[in-house]
Amino acid sequence: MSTTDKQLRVGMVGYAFMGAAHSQAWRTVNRVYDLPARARMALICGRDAGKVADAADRLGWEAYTTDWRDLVSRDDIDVVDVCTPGDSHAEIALAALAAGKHVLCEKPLANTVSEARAMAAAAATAQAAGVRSMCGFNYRRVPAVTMMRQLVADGRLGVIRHVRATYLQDWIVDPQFPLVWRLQKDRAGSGALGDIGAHIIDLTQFVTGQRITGVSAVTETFVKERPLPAESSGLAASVDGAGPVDGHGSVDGHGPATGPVTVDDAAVFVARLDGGALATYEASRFATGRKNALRVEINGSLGTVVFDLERLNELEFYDATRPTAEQGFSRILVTEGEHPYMSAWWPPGHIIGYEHSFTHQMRDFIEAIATGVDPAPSFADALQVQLVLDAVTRSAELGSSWTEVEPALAPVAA
Ligand code: SOE
Repeated sequence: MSTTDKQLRVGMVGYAFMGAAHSQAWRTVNRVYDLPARARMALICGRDAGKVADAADRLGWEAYTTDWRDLVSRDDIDVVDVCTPGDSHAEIALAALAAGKHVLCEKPLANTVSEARAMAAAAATAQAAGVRSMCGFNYRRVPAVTMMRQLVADGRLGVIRHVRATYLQDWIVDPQFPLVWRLQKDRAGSGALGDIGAHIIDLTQFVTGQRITGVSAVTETFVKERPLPAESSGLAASVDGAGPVDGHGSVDGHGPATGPVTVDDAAVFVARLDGGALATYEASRFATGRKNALRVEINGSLGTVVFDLERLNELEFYDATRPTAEQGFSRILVTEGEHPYMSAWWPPGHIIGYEHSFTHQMRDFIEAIATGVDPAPSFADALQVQLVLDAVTRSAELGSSWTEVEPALAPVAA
C-alpha cells in the first residue's frame, strides 16, 4: 500500500464492462505499486439510482450519484474517469477539464473528429494549468506490447516494412442479437472500426513510432436489421453502457420490433505509415470463433515480432541477425521482473491477464498526475486515431480506390 498521504479522489461515470475493468484497476493499483499518490474510489455515477447503488457496492466505490454534472463540479473530486458510450465522452470530459479535473477517457476518444478536436484543445488549455488527461488505449500497457515497442525502438527489427493487425470478435454473428447501443451510430459513432479498430490503430502506431498517413478501406454491415431489446431500457442503462438501445419492445405483440443497424460490422483497410511501412488492418465482429482475438505482426529488415492477445504474456521474435543455421521464431515469456510493469507482480512464469493492463494504465496516470508530467496517450494522440477512423470511413464511403474485377466472358470452371 502506498505510504503517501496524497490522495486522488476519483469519480467514475458509467459502470458497465469498462466501468468494472477500471474499478478493478482503481482497487488494486495502490496495493501493487508504491506510488506518490493514492487513488480513492470516491464516487460512481449512473442514471439508474438502483443500479448505480448496486455497482457502488459491488465495485467498491464509497458513494454514488445519478448526476454526472454534479460529479465533475465537486470540490472533493480530483479525477474524472469517463467509462460511458462514446456519445457522452465529449460533454463529460469537456465539463471535467473546465472544472480543473484530471481526465481519463475511454477509447475511442469521441464519436466524431470535431468532438475529438474540441477535447484535445480543451486538454491542451487545461494542461497549462497542470491538469492531466489521457485516453484509455489500455493494450499499450500489456507488458509484451510495451516490450514490442522497445524492440522496435532499439532497432532490433531494423527498418519496418510491414504492419499486419487484426482484431476479431464474434459476439453479434447471431442475427437475433438485439440492437444494443454499440450498433447505433448516434450512440457509438461507428461499429467494429471505432470500438476495436481504434485499438489496433493506436497499438501499431505506439509500437512502431510511425503514424498512418493514408488508407484505402472497405466496410460492411452484414446484418442490417436487428430485434429491438424485448424491454425498453429507456435512457437508464445508456450512460452505463450496458443497456440496449432505447427500444419499445413488441409493436404488434408478435415478437420484438426491429431496428436498423447503423454502424459497420467489419472494416478492412490498407495503410501507409510515415516511416515507409505498408500496413493491413482488419476489425470484425463477425469472425466466428474469435472472441477477443487481437494479433499484431511487425516485419522489419532485421526481424519480426508478433503479439497475440490470447497469449498476452508472450512475444514471438524472429532475429534475422542470428546465424542462419540458428534462425527461427523464439517465444519470449514476458514475465521477468525486468520486463515492463512486471516487477510489481509475481515471480517469473506466473502470468498476468487482460485486467492487469488497466492497473498499469492507472499506475501511469497516477504517477503522471503526482509528478506533473503529461501521460500518454494524450487526447492529441487520441485525436490522431480519430482522424484515421474518419479517413477509413470516408474511404469506404467513397470507394475511390476500388477496382471491379472484369467479369469472365465465359463461365469459369469451378
Ligand atoms: C468490445 O466488445 C470491447 O469491449 C472493447 O470496447 C474494449 O475496448 C476491448 O478491450 C474489449 O472489447
